[in-house]
Amino acid sequence: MRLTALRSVPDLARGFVRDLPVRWAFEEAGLPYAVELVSSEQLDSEAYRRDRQPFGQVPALRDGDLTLFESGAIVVYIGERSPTLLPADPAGRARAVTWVLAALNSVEPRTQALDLIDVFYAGEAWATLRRPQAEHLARLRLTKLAGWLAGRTWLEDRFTAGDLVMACVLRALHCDLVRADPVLQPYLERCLARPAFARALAAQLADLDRHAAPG
Ligand SMILES: N[C@@H](CCC(=O)N[C@@H](CS)C(=O)NCC(=O)O)C(=O)O
Repeated sequence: MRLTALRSVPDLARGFVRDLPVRWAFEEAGLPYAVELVSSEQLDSEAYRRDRQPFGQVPALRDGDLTLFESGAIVVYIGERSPTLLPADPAGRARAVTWVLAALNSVEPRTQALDLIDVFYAGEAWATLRRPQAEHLARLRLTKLAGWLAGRTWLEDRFTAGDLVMACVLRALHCDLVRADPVLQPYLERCLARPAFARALAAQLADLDRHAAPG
């Protein structure tokens, strides 16, 4: 299987590009994968949108004749080949997929809204006005997630693809809402302590370093 990843990104995106959850899933599954590095010009092309990713983004996955996009969908696809990521029993599998969707649909929209304000629009008048409400909404969602995780090691009774995607969402938040939380921060540390995460992160950074402009 071959995934697309970006050839170069701004410094703040290093280690956070969306091919990371896919690489992590491959590492957890113990499956080999190839990477096709693409430039921002390629991403922007009609051909890439037609053949790989309709929105002109990474990652996209090729497996034979099949092309997939959306990091969550790709993680689930890889998970179908790995009991480490998706339990064999149908109920356990459905719960794990539910957490993948919860991470991307229920948690990330709120953390991402806050990140947009803090990272991309910091200091702009509208962002300053919007921030308290955005923080409130993110905090509400994260507090409920922490409530679910209290007393648990993982989102379900064992690590799954749901934890992998949730960890990627939590890790991306710039402000300290996760770092300051006595449940979420240790949970995130547990997820990121997995050797497969370290290998995935190193692989993304190595690919970016290989193509970094000298200087
Ligand atoms: N929902 C998509 C989001 C993918 C995404 O945001 N990719 C970014 C890199 S992290 C990208 O390709 N950005 C380039 C662009 O949007 O033009 C997924 O999870 O796969």
